[in-house]
Amino acid sequence: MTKIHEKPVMVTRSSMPPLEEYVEMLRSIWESAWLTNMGEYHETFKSRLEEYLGTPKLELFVNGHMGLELVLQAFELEGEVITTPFTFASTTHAIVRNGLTPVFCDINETDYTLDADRLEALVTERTCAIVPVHVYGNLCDVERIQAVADRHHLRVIYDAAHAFGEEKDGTGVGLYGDASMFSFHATKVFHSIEGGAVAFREDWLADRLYQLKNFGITGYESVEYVGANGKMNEFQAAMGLCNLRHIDSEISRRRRLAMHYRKRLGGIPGIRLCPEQPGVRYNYAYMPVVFDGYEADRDQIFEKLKEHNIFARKYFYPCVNSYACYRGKFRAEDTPVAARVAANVLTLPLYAELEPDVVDEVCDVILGFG
Ligand code: T4K
Repeated sequence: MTKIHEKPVMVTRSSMPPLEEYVEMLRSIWESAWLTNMGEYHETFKSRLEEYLGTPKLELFVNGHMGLELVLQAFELEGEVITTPFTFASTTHAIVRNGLTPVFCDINETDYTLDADRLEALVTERTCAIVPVHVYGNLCDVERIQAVADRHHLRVIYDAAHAFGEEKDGTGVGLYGDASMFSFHATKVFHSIEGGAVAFREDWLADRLYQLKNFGITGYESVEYVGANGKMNEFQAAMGLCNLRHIDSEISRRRRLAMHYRKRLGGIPGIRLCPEQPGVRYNYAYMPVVFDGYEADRDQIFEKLKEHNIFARKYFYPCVNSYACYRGKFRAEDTPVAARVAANVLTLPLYAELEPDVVDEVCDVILGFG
């Protein structure tokens, strides 16, 4: 018999640095009265992140979405962008808000990233870029995506919102493609309250991204681009700097809990977990589980967990190509794997502070159907 929690267990809980560490950092903000517009913490945070992520070129943003929108703008793209419908709203919205047309590629059955086998068939003379997503921190097939991009002279901009600090064979994920966006939202493995960064390959992007996040201003008396306000402020940068000190322990605590889930749920008929990709150093951002031929369906399990005051989430349901705001523009039937995974996936609670006992309770509820 599993217990009902007094306090709700949510899908995640922001990691908080020791309060004194943050308060200590606030002192110099008070003394300098410099709150935003690329202050001292902003600059320190930027260089610490370049080091940690192994990406020598990086720009900070007020949130990940703004980073993605502005890096797409920086490339001055026109036409179609191939992307995945199995993601958060941000990915597609960033494309559409740049006046570009998303073309949805289906995902693969194992890690739910863009299916590289189907990619090339979607390239037309109007295609200008590919925006794949390292969804849940599962890495896309970066080599095959790059090969298609090279053959057709396309830009590759990764939505790496979930892939903070991950590496493949010792290489930081931010080094793949032309650029990668990381999210530092409060719900992420690593956060700066809100925040994000774009890592990029070509030097000229450093100035352009800096200008675009500051209204397109290029000098005291010149504005050359229609930019936005995408600047990260000093309070965010200070939180990021505090959290960066604790990131390795955050990830290892998450890893232990993810392994616990895997031990309990792995090998159960009808329950699918993503296999770990060889050579990848994960950050254990999410714990997605797909119910495929299990005794109960996803929605029944979602409701049952709710009765126990446990709130898993249906990330990412529905697929973007069935959103009301895109009605009539796309056909969800064109991406059947994404539609099926979205209908059957549940992301279970996972965060550093989570008690292993709660992991057991979540598993007991799920396995109670079996
Ligand atoms: N691309 C992808 C693939 C993304 O997943 C995202 C963001 C982006 C791009 C855009 O990056 P950002 O612009 O956000 O940097 C959340 C987040 O708001 C969003 O950042 C994230 N993806 C998405 C997957 O999830 P909600 O609406 O589901 O969050 P919410 O408010 O329901 O919070 C979930 C749980 O987190 C709560 O039940 C409790 C916990 N929580 C939440 C907040 C806000 C905390 O513990 N502390 C908090 O401050 O969107």
